[in-house]
Amino acid sequence: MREDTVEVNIDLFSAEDKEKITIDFAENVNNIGGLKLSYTVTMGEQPLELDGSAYTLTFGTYTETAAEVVFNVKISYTVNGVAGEQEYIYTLYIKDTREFQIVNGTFDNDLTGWTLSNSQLGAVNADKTYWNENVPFNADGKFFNAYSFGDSGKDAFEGAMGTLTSSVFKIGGSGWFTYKLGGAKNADKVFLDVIEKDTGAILERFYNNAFFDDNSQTAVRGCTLLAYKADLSAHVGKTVYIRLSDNAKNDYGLFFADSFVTYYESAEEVAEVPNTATSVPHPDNIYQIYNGGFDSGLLGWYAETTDNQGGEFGVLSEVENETWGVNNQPYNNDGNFFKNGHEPSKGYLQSNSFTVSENGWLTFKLGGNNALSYVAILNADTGEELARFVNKNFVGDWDNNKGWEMHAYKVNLAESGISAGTEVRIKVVDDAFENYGVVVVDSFATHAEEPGEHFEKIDKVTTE
Ligand SMILES: [Ca+2]
Ligand SMILES: [Ca+2]
Ligand SMILES: [Ca+2]
Repeated sequence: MREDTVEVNIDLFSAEDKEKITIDFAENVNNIGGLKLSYTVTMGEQPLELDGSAYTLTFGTYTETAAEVVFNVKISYTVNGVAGEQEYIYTLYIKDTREFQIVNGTFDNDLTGWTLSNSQLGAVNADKTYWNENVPFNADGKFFNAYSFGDSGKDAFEGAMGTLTSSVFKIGGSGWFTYKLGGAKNADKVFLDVIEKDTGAILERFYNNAFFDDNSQTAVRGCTLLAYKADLSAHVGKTVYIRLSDNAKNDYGLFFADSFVTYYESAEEVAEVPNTATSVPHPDNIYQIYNGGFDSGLLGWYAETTDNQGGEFGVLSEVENETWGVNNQPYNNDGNFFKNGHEPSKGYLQSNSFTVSENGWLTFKLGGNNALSYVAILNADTGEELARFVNKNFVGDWDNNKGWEMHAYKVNLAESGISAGTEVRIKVVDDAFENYGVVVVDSFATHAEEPGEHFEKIDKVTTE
């Protein structure tokens, strides 16, 4: 009529009632004879006051290691005038993994727990397929869909840029987490960062490394969500958040996301997940500029020719100590640098976003026409220009070797009216066809302390 032991696992993360649990000790008793049973239960040595055969336990404080709560259940009855008694052990294993889990990783509750910096990036819905071919999304119910714009009535806008940020959680258990990701083709522009909350340190950067090329004649295409597992075991104990960033305008320059689970007790639980996320290069923290010195070519920079009269904008120079003019004037570059390839074109170059730090120092090298070329700081989401800096020392004098050589400048973004915490990007603009109308730049870097005297301090210019 009884079992010897009953064991029940509870995780307050998934428990419906997070305050208490009511246990009916009669549920584990098979009373075939329909006897009148009476229950006596002790928890440890403590006798419990029951409501019939039920007891309500109010939860205390628990960790990711299950706490055992043991009940000794004694059942008394009478058969044919003879008193009988049986016992069993009921054990609750209670853990609480809530601090290791993000809020609403499923998007079941739309964007609850998430911060979307730019509504043009997309919205949560439950579409099953996309395009005329009805390609499957492979999401789980609702998900973040870059092809959806909610109730805005707007069309999809791949050119939009911005971030989607999760709630804060602590890395625990095995350190593995899982998610689904689509789009995000190019690792230098669309990626998923794991960021330490207090320091802004980027611990790992992942992207859609199992991306399915559109040319493949399969049912799955580039926007289909692929299931990933990612290893954060080197960072167990750190308090972090996940941030998806879109710095792209084209070539699957968007992301689709779903099904984030940030806690697994053991690595075996993720064994079946088909794709392992590959960690890719990234700045040390969110305050730094990715590839600001063009060491990695144009990775992390978006270049566009806006007016082409015989020359493409967007050419990188990889020549050490390159010179210009008949007298071989130095550009003053540090290794790779950027210059427009031909004078008769206009265009711009735009960086990945970064966060303005408390002190907000930025240094760079700039050469070329000071009236027609400039360095601007943009709001990372809207593209609004927040400040503009020009080549103060420009002199266009071919005979005296002045014009395209770069000068080292430092600017203070806080003094320029851009407050700490603002997400910005750099835009380098060439709006000139002639008169040294080739913008030349290099060595963008941010600093927590004021850089030295070899950088000339300049202020933003008024553009109206
Ligand atoms: Ca979902
Ligand atoms: Ca985009
Ligand atoms: Ca460089």
